[in-house]
Amino acid sequence: MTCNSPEMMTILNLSVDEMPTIYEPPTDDYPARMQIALASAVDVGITGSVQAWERFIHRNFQPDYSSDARPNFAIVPYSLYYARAGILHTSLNPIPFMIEGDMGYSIGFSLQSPPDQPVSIAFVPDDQIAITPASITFTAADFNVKQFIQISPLNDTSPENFDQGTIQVEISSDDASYSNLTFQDLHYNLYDDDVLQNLSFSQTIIDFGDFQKGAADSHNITLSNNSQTPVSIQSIMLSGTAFTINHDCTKQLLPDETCLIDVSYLSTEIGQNEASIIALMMVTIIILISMLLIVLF
Ligand SMILES: [Ca+2]
Ligand SMILES: [Ca+2]
Repeated sequence: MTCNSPEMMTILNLSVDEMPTIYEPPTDDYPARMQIALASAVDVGITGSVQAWERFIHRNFQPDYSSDARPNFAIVPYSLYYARAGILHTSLNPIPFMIEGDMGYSIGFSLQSPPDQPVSIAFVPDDQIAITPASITFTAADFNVKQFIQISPLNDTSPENFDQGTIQVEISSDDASYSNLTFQDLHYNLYDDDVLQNLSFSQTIIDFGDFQKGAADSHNITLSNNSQTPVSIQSIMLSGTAFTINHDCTKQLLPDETCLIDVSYLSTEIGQNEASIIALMMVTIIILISMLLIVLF
């Protein structure tokens, strides 16, 4: 049995194209609810929503929207009926920074209103990145559904400087409104993965000095990223057990960014204690600081 066929609708005691009521007639409650759902689906850009709306609104048997009849409201998609030509997009400027060799960044685009003719948006990269696809095209049938482009840094093996690049965006269409639109350049920030990664502590030795048994003390040191590229710190480790550390360093440090390590000590035994703090990068191990403390009495 075909959906909405005379055979099916006869069984349901409805006319072809008639939408059923959920509660007692004469309410047209089903179309009233369905209309809101479909209008919302179009405006948020669900795939196939324009087709669903068109089928709904062009049924030959429509609810009576007049006077005191039910439903006494009609909600339609703003984008289909009222919106002007425009480009909608996910977060653009600034594009989060990228690192050569990484995945890159994606941006979604859609149109604000249905065009009369197809609308193409082309992206022109510079020589540091690739963009796929290089262009996207929208029609009246899918203007509202986001299409994504992926911006990927090209990966070479030579050390390069930090790069701030530009992507040009070109709109072309035979639609009068969309052909007049322009779109801002996209800007990106790119770090290289071939430059040396280099961290350093603010000091190489902490000498806690002479101590009395039972006394406590603490020192703050900073860990800095001195390289021209972000460095991911896997962990901060302590080699001795007499000291404790607290820190917020297990993260990606941008160039010139620092994080803080708090080193504390509680003396319980007479004698000398030594320890080292080790910063572990993703691939390299660096050991940079040692600590000394003497408990006298
Ligand atoms: Ca590389
Ligand atoms: Ca490179």
